[in-house]
Amino acid sequence: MPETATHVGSGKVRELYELDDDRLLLVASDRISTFDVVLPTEIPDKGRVLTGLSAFWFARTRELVPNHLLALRADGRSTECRRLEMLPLECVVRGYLTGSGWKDYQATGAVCGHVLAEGLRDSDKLPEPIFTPATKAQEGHDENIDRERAAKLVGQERFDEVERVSLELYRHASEYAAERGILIADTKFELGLDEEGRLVLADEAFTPDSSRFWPADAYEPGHAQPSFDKQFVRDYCESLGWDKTPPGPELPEEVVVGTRARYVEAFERLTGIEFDAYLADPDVVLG
Ligand code: Q0Z
Repeated sequence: MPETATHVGSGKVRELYELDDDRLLLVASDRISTFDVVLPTEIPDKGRVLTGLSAFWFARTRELVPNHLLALRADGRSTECRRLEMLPLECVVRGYLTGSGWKDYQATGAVCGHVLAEGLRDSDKLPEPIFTPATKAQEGHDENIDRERAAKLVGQERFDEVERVSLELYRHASEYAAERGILIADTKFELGLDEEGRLVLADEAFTPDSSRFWPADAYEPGHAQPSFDKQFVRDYCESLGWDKTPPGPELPEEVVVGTRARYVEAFERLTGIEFDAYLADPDVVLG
């Protein structure tokens, strides 16, 4: 009997389907967002790059924490995953001070209760990575919260485990990526619990959509860093003087081609696998 899949959720650029009581199907589209707006032009294979990268990291971090990945589909953009009870927490780790962390630091000298040294600049590397949880917003932006509030949401013991696992994952991946010329400035995980109450890594892991990827060779603290993947798109949008409210602009061919090349470059640098080999058989990333 052919499988049916019920649509159960939409992200900005991904769709979620229910396969059965225990399994979900996560499908990554080729849509791209910038300044929080999904653009009308797609980047061919972007969803495959992100799916392949996530699967690569799931395979290489399974000794640190189990994950939801059950199977990659032949289309390279669909992941069958274990259905979990998700924690009501965005698990963010920052190795560099930027984005909302930089904003909070400028306003208060602290990020999520981590009091930092004075005089830090935009994009400075932190002396140690910090765990900076946020609430899951249904709409708009997640709100950074301090560790006390986060511990109340999931319980102190679970909070301690989530923080430890998140920091271990970030240390592992950021060190590996830096050796390959990509700085992972920060990253966001979604963690869930299986039927036995074990912590499981879900959603996506260390993709350019869930993390800030910076080219290591251009790193220069003191100002915002170029994005490894989306910089052509941002530069083009800025050149138009677009006010960053929907609808976003169509992208010209050269921006599409250049951006696709950056995604493929990130995939190949990080995995050491040719992207064409992934297209021929997605399971190559599972090692
Ligand atoms: C992930 C999301 C997307 C919309 C729920 N393994 C899991 N078990 C239970 N729930 C989830 C997962 Cl991954 C889950 N999201 C985020 C993804 C579209 C929302 F593709 N929501």
